[in-house]
Amino acid sequence: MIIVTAMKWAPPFAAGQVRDHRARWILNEVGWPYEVRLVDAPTMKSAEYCGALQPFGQLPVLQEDGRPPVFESGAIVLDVAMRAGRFIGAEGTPERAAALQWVIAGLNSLEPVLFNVAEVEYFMDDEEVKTARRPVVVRQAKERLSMLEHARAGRDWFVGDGFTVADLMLASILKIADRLSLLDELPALAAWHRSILARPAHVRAEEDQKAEIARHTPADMRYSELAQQEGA
Ligand SMILES: N[C@@H](CCC(=O)N[C@@H](CS)C(=O)NCC(=O)O)C(=O)O
Repeated sequence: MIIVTAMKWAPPFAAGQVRDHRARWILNEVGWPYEVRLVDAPTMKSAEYCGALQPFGQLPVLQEDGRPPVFESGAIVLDVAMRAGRFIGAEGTPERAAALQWVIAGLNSLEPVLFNVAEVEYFMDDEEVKTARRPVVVRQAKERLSMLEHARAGRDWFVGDGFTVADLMLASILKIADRLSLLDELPALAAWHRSILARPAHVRAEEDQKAEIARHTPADMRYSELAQQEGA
């Protein structure tokens, strides 16, 4: 049995975006059944969790009978696609190299730039600092997105002539951009994004995550216990 780790609850801006949706999405694409293990904040930061599952106390983690657990959403997506032999090109081919390239580019060159905007909008309190930083990070994010759109060059798929993990990862990462209205000036990229997210495997992944979050409350995450432990 495959188990994907997910949060019991997440704030509204993150519902549907928590990175376990990537693991659920690729598993749905390849048709492998899985169960979800919901965790709270103290569990994620426990020595047991960090030692056995995710050294940074984060999620997702993919656990499977007879195999060591895999963490990092990108690694999980690649691992599942490679083992299933689907959506990632054949080993040793230019398609495989291109698929790997776009997954890494998404995680390494796109997500951090978009996260800078998310940090301003969702995590900073000081209005003066936010006002100074916002135009800088928004400009950088829009530039990077525009370059991505240029590289897509009107194609339906980033690699070859069908859906791959490149489309999955880039569309997943672009959810942050969409939520932050950074795609408004890039209607063709926004349309591509919508078309990838409309895949049933993604729709189910997102709906399942949102439903679990809706069934829980912030109290279920036990943040205060974690704060006490950290303060102790
Ligand atoms: N690079 C990691 C990032 C993992 C990550 O930041 N996960 C978030 C949820 S989307 C998390 O666990 N946050 C809780 C925390 O960092 O304490 C990945 O892609 O798996």
